[in-house]
Amino acid sequence: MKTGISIIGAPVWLGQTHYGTNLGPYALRAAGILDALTLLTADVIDAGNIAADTKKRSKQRRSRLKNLRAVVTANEELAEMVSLATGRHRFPLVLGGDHSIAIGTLAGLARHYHNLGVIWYDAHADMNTPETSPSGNIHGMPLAASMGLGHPSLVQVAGYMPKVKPENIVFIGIRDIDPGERELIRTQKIKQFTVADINERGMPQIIRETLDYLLSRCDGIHLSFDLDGIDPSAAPGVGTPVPGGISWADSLLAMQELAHSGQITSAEFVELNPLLDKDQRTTQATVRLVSLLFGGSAVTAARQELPAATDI
Ligand code: Z70
Ligand code: MN
Ligand code: MN
Ligand code: MN
Repeated sequence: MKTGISIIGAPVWLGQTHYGTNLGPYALRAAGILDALTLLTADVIDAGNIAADTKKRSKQRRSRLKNLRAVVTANEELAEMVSLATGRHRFPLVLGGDHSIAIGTLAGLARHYHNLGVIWYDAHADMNTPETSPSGNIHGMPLAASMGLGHPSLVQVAGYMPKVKPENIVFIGIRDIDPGERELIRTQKIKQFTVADINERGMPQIIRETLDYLLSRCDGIHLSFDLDGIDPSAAPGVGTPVPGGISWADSLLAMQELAHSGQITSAEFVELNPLLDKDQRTTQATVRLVSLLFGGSAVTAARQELPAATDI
């Protein structure tokens, strides 16, 4: 059992090209994420942010991987913070930052779980290698790197590899997939649920199928939540909006069902870009989703003090 929540900020933007995802942790704290969680579970610690200076672009301009050094340094540090919290039997809640930070989160977690399950809630598969990447942006590579595919310094974050096995991954909502990623998903037989699947069977059923699949083989389940998995109409504050996303209502249902299961052992919320947001909608949506994720252990009387979904 987890004894409490440790919030860890990873203000990283150099895994992609839009300045602003580094402001995610600050926006979420300013929007009251700590208070919202404290209402639900008394033991919430804000462990602060990784200290690595991720503001400076790396010099290796011609590299196939943009800002490789800076991203690796940030992820090495994040891995240590996540590992520390996990070792203390706490629930690491990582606030991004772009999705490149999943490399560090997963590296910290997989030290403690032999079969870490990963729910990848995203418009993208983030399974590119330097060879298949159309952009050179590392936020499109964290899952491949965590499986042991890609640049050695990404694959070897925290000094070991791989962190995640392909059969322990479930995609939810992916819809913008590059050819190399499609090939990997096919050959590795990675489980995926599309928006069409969600519309057909309903989100609660999709989450139950996801958990059934993972629980049969995993000793921990990590939720990697990219805000661009949600339809841009509800979550506009992201660098790479992709139409046809998961609805806001279904995203709420997903968090409720995950909370109800009591099986999620860690989570990260990534790709929030407050500078691209509209009326703080995406920031507030994130606070609401995080709150719902911890609703399972809620002190129910406190719930009505949370912002209503209709405020978003
Ligand atoms: C594309 C790439 C990506 C997030 C965009 C996009 C990847 N597949 N990931 N936004 N979160 O450049 O690799
Ligand atoms: Mn992503
Ligand atoms: Mn994405
Ligand atoms: Mn694309």
